[in-house]
Amino acid sequence: MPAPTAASALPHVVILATGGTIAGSSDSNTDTTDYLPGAIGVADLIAAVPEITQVAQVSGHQVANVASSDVDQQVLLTLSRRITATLADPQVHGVVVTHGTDMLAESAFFIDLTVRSTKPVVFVGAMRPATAISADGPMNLLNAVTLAASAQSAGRGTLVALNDRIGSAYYTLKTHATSLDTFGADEQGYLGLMVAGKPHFYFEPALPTGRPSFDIAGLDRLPRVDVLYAHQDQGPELLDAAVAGGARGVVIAGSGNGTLTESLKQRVQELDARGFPVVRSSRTHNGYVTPKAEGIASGIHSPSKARWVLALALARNEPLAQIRAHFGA
Ligand code: DAS
Repeated sequence: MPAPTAASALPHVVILATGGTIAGSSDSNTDTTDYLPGAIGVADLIAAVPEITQVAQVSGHQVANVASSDVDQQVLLTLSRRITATLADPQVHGVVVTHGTDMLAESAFFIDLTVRSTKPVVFVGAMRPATAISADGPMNLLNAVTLAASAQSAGRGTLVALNDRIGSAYYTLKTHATSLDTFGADEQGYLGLMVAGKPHFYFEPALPTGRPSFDIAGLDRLPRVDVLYAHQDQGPELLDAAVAGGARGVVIAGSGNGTLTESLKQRVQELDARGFPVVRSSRTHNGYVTPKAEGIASGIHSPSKARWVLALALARNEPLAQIRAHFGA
């Protein structure tokens, strides 16, 4: 057995906590659906996994303590700036963000688009609350801190670490409502696997193709971008309501290859003529939405990720041609 590393020689990892199931609590240890998310503070999360002190020197900070459906743009702007400032400290090796799983994919994506550092940023959550039998949070947290402390994790963009899998935040989605095995990217797969407490990466460091980067300096709010879900019989009413309600852009989770009903297609073309951006994404959450006459094709981006790309581009007052380019068109 190797001699234990002196604590002061271990990499420094900062844990930024935002709530979610990993910090969830219930009176019943079999309750995995009706617990209170965001009930446990970051100090208790860390204290529950003393093994962390063998892989890193950690400090924890509470950024929020909410269900991830309430991690809004204000929390994300704060979190992004906090991560940037934290990673600028030469003493800090990496950051772990604890987060609810429901909206983890889009939050991690937002951070991937807005933080410019090659140091590791690892998002982690849990599907079972801290009070449940076989809670997954403690092992997930230990894995995430190990990843953030590892030199191998640098230069890969923001990472997502749950259920022993290491994924790219750019591509990863939540794919199952209740199972532990919920985060993945069908097309792109995983970047690696945690094996006996150590990361095994399948590839050398690389960034996602065409990943845009947005400067959020000076931004205190992002333009409203609404998301609509395609269905049969769909008319333009909800799109009209979004525009009238103040949205600066709309993403439509279209069917298949971002297909819209005829009446919706016509309205999107009218909005195109006015320079109002409508992004056609896909409710299939897979594949690549290709350009057509109407709207902006989302390319590889799921509806909720396309929403952040559009909102960040609009916040920077980018012209439509530049916005299209972010989606690969
Ligand atoms: N309570 C949900 C959330 O905060 C679910 C979870 O974390 O798994 O996203």
